[in-house]
Amino acid sequence: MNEFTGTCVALSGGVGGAKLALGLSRILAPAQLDVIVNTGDDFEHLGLTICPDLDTLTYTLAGLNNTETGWGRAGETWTFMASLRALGGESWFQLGDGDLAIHVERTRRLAAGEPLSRVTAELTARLEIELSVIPMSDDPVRTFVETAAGALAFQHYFVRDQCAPEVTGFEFRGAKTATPSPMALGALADPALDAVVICPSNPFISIDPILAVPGLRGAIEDAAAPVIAVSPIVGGKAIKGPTAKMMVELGVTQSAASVARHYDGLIDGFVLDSEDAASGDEIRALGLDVLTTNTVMQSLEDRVSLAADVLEFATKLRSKSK
Ligand code: FO1
Repeated sequence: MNEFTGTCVALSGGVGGAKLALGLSRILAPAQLDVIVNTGDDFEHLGLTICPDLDTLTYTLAGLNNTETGWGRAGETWTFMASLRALGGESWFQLGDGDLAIHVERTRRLAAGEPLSRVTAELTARLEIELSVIPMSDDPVRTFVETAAGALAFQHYFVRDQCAPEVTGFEFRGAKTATPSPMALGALADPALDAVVICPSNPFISIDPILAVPGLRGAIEDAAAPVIAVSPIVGGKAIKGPTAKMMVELGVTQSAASVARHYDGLIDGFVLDSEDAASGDEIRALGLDVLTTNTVMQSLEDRVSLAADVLEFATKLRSKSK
């Protein structure tokens, strides 16, 4: 692949986004990659401020992530949870002993008045992560899932109720008054920017909250670089999580093409899994360029290979637009 010399901004939620971000981090120098992360999953629990997507990304980049669960730390112990349960504490949200430390330390720093972006920079630096992991905003934004029975806080929907309720829509409470992270705006305005990558995270609950923060969507649209989305749907199914189920409940065909349409107007290119190559023409008809490759990331090599394909795709689109 010809050298990718510019900078790349990736938009990420949890697991799927973290996999591609890891692949990108193995190709690009730390100064070339900024990852803007969804904070709509965040919530206050047991007196702690918990930021799941920031933590999934942080642990993944630090090589500490639990690959079985997709969240929390590998090699975890559960003494705290067992003791909490024995005391009648809330135990529906599992906090491992090692994982607990990041929530306690983040909560302490936030209480001391440090903005979330600074807390994140300090915590990631402690874990020897050199690239910038950037919360979409330092202000609280909370995703609520609308259901026939009313609005559910995200973690109540996702963990306590195990994504069972039928979804009718989403609210990103606080988004309208949230200030976009200055680091995120700076990264998107960088003249050296050569790619914006929307990682294969859930478009509704992981990427849309980022785009709902005033100024971020506009900064992406105004960016001089090509914007590429990687499909989180393969063969009509999501690799992980409730994306496909949500599509059905929202009356959207559960397909990669639906994801391309969801981002219509924002993206220049779309990355399809080889299994969905047949829908390439439908997506091209939207005016998008399409790359078909393996998007299912099981190994580290898969993560790096997809990242290389995406960067090459961006370079191709960049040269086309010049
Ligand atoms: N997801 C679960 O399904 N069950 C859990 O008990 C759980 C605990 C948990 C603790 C810390 C953390 O950072 C994430 C955790 N998650 C858990 C995942 C969390 O619900 C995320 O929001 C999802 O991964 C979606 O991004």
